Amino acid sequence: MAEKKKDRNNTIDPAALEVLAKTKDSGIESAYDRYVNMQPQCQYGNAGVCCSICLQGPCRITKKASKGICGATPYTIVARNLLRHALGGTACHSDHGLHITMVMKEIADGHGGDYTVTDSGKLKRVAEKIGVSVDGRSDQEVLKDVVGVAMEDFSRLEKGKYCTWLEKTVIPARMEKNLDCNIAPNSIHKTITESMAQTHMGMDADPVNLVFQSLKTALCDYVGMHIATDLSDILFGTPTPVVSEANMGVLEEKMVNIALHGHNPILSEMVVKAAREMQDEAKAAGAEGIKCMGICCTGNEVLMRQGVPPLTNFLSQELAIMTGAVDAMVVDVQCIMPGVQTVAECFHTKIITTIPNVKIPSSYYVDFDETRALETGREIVRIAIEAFKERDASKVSIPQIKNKVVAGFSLEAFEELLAAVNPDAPYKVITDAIDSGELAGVCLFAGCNNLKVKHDENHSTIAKELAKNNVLIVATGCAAGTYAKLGLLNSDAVEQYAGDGLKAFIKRLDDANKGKLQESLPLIFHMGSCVDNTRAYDLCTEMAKQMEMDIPKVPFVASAPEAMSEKAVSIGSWFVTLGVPVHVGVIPPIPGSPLVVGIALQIAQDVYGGYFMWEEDPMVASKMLLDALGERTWKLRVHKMAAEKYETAISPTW
Ligand code: NFS
Ligand code: SF4
Repeated sequence: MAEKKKDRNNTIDPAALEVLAKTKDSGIESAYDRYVNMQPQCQYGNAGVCCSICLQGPCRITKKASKGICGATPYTIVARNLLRHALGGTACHSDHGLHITMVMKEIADGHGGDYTVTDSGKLKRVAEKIGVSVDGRSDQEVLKDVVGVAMEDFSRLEKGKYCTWLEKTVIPARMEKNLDCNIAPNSIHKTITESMAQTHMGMDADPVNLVFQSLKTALCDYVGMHIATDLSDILFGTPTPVVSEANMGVLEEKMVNIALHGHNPILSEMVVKAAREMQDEAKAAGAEGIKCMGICCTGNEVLMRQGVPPLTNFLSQELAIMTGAVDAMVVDVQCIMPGVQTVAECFHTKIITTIPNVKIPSSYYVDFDETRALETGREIVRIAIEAFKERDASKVSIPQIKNKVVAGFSLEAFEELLAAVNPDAPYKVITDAIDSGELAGVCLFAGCNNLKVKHDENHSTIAKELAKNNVLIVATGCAAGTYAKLGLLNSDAVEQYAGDGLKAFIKRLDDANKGKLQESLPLIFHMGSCVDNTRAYDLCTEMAKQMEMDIPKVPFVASAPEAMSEKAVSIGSWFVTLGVPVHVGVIPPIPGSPLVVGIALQIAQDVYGGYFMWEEDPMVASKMLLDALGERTWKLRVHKMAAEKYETAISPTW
């Protein structure tokens, strides 16, 4: 283990390895080097028993000091830190959802500028789902009410009224569970305020109360991101299958290369649009044209809707700049390593920050003004064209590695594939395949990269193992980024890695959709960015409705094999709360409290049906995920047999 942590070649991505090798003695540092320098990391922090919530701290729990100075015990400190993590994630996703909501409000009020409703079908579907009437009303009128409901979900203060986006999108049994446990949130902002207060020094010391508040907070994360996805689809279109390619080989030596990095499509859609219009300006500057490419979840957003190729995922963001071929890296919010600026200064690359609360010293700052969005997009592209003129050809070295990608599987797109087989009950195609044993179940792969495990290795090993065992796989976020880069998002991968059952299932979808698709279906279905994890959960909900069962009986699991961010904590927590077993490939900072560990790994299952599994070893993790699916299908079979034998309803327990 100690040896492993000293190896800077901590990745299996061949393009990243190539850049790491070329920059070995260059003195240009990346996260891979800083991770090695950081060893050994603090064991108190790893166990979660370090508190710096008040200025008397930091307090660490040691043999000599079994409590913090204020008397806080390890379980209070661990649970309080956990809630703070969930809060950070929830705030980020909700801030993202709020940004889109406010742009939609401008459209509804008649001053959307360059923004307009692209997908009025989705607007109607969302409206109907959340209880807004559509009959005989214009898009503008409907949008006004949809935005109104979204704004209430952010701001409602009254007790007894709960977030609409939660209440109306989960199955009733799950909402009842939330109400029973007193964790149904009234609104996002109210819950965030409560939670911040609850974690102040001298507030809540009860670990169980703190953990439940983490779950309530995480449910706000679900609401914020569901709003973000729904409104983004209305604004820019619901994704449909799209063909592209991924990894650093998408950089073009003779073109202006613009990397779009961050999370929010509000800005990146405009930059892509501006770049398409400005090809001539680039040619006048001596380039063959302009190429946009994505990093992290902004990359996923523009891949899904515009076919923009993913350049790389979270961990290798600095390495992309080290190719010497990125002219501008345009960033919006979240997961942007401050280290990109230092690397950029060794090249001609311009880092362009765009959002008032995300600035990096020495970077270019172009204030992204939604009222003149396209014009701001053009300004940004112009900076990239100017930078191209300064590019030093002797420093350019592009790894010639890229893979074909078939992406764009929104739930609607996925449902259409299924409907070609069974138009009356699309999701029955999946549940039947599970009943017959053709599929072992469904797994969502989500989340980040984390140097505590080898970059991309856990993502890829576990997915291949599950595919071999006939698990239908959907993916989001940087997990999807791994699969794009490593060639798992295309039909060749089906041939290479799918078990016979999964192969037959995908072939059936392919055959039924012949002529409609540009390309054969991939091994793994890319469902979008991290905020689009709600698309995957909606799939689980549809399966539950088809089966007429509560979520804990649905053979659906989730895995974040390389979780890193606070957002991963909040996402994992709501998945568990909403009934799904969740594997996490790094150990979160909780071991310092056996009580909190017990709640996460065991008690959660009794209460919610979902639970956490922590396992760093990818082969052991694969087995755990397969077992979790196996347990659900086995139990369901037994319950069905019992119901037939005794002529009763199928037991609702899990
Ligand atoms: Ni999700 Fe996407 Fe990636 Fe992790 Fe960061 S980009 S929002 S947090 S690192 S998957
Ligand atoms: Fe220490 Fe208590 Fe302050 Fe935390 S809140 S830093 S445990 S005194």
